Amino acid sequence: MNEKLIRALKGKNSEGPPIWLMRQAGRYMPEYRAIRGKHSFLEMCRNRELITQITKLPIEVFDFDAAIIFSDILLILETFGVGLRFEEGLGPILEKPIHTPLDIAHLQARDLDQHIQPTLEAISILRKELKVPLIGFCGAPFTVASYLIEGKTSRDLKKTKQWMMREPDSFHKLLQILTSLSIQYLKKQIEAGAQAIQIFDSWASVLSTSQFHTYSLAYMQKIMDALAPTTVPVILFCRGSSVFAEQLASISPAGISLDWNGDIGLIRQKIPQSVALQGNLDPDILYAKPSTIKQEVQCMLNKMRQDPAYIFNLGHGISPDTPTDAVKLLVDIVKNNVMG
Ligand code: 1CP
Repeated sequence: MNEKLIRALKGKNSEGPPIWLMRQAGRYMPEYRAIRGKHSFLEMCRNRELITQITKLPIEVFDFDAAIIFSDILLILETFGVGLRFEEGLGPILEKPIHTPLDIAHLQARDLDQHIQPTLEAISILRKELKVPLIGFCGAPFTVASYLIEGKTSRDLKKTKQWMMREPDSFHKLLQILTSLSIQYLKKQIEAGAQAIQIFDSWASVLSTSQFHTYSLAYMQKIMDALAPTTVPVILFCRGSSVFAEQLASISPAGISLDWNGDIGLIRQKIPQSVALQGNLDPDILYAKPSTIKQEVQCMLNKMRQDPAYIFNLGHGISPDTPTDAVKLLVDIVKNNVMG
């Protein structure tokens, strides 16, 4: 068993950093595209065999040190009957986003167990088959709320922030509903066999420091508190995490996943050693020529390879048009040049 990820999350890894990539099971892999050619994304997320197969793909091809269950942070919105679909080139679309605080009264999660059953079954199967730790996940309530309100990808989250500023009480109610649902979902993922959890707050970067505290961090803390009895380590990712790193560390997660804006070495000086640091490499570096990739990755390793609580990852998800040769090179440098 390869337990490097779990050891790093406990601050006890002395073997060189574990590596996995956010969105590692995705469109940059020809094997993924071949399966996607035959099924819609939602069909894939609802099929136990396909979830299992796709989760294992990047481990088999690239030898990553952790797997993340193939799913999406928006799937739990299906329990509200909002008509979720994913469109080529457009991303997620909700047929019935919520428009007014009154809509919150009608938001009732129905049939969670039925919706998540294929995911949970795949987790149990993968736990028996994988030789690396399996990461479960959910979206942070703030980010999931933003899709529920915007109904699609938005650059500025205008409607979400207008609601947040005009009607903070009902916005808190919405965040609480999503928090309770996420807790139920994550507990079930852990029961099924997830060995670590990552919470994705991709849109936290639109928030000020105090807004982040009130509308994002407070709810991630509730999730962490609810999961504490399970002792499963929780990693917090946000876009904006270089700025919010100390706030994130204040709620003592097992790890923080950093965007690429700050310098991980300098951030480490402010974050206690009991909190693992993950990420920080600009995903666009994988478009560079091999010598540049080597230089950038070595630079990161020079800062962090002695750190027993460091996990190699990108600052955000891998882009769909990333060359697979660049990913192979990346893994090779991280795994084989540890003492370089
Ligand atoms: O068309 C396709 O083939 C679907 C592409 C795709 C994939 C492969 C989507 C649609 N989601 C996923 C998988 C996914 N999404 C995983 C699986 C595990 C992994 O390999 O990491 C995870 C963890 C996510 C998380 C996710 N989905 C986030 C948070 C992380 C991040 O990248 O910021 C967000 C914001 C989403 C929403 C979503 N789902 C899919 C797309 C294209 C998007 C983002 C669109 C946007 O920018 O708003």
